[in-house]
Amino acid sequence: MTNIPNSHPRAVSLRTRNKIVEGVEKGITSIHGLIAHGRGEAFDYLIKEKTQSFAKKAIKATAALLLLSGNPVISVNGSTAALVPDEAIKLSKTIPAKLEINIFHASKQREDNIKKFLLKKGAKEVLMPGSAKLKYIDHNRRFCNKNGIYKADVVFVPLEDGDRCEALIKMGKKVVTIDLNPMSRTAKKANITIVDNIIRAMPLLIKEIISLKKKSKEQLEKIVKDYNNKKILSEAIKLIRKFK
Ligand code: PTJ
Repeated sequence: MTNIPNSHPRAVSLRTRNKIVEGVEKGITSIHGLIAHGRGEAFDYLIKEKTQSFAKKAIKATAALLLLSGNPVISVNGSTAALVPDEAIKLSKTIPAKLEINIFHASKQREDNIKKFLLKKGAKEVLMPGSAKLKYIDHNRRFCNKNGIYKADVVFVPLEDGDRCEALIKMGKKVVTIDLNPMSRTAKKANITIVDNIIRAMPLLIKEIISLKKKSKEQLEKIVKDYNNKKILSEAIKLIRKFK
């Protein structure tokens, strides 16, 4: 693995790339994850590689929604597992929410590898996709766990590929995503879209959940009610268009 000195001006970005490459080498991340990451990097550059105010507002609404949820599930794919394994586990314990593996590029071996990796890192339980099927989609992501995503009311699906977000919403669930591309289908379909790099957004989301735990149910409901995803996405696109 390339050694990145702290003095390198793009050290964070290069180390994040290393994590994805390591994920592929360990058999947890799909080779397609490298391409997805490159697309993410391009959008990160356009939002100045910072958590912008639109992302902070979405993080707050996400924290409130997850705390209000009776049955929240965090969906983990090969890229999320490589980039933020510790944070995904911490998030599941903080809410609390179940962790479920759900990947687009079908591979039983990779599902098993992600599960083992998360358990080794301290996850208490990791649900696997089972025989329950989501309606409205035909690819591998339709398989889910009957005690997890299938019966969840809120599903957190970072770095999603599109179709499933729409299917989950059609099934009456609330969907939250993290996606650096505010123009993606997922970003537009989700109830809440955090337009930020997952490596910056996850620690902030955990902090926000801890802070909002002190609020009443009514206060949390107000945060969710006042949130407008369309407005948030247009704020992100406005910033990108002004890029100099
Ligand atoms: O492990 P699998 O088989 O489920 O595959 C996972 C990937 C991510 C490869 C798969 O879901 C995929 O191909 O996704 P897409 O359609 O490329 O979408 C991924 C989205 O995540 C894109 O809109 C990217 O801009 C965005 N993205 C990439 N890296 C990051 C990101 N968003 C936030 N933080 C990132 N670091």
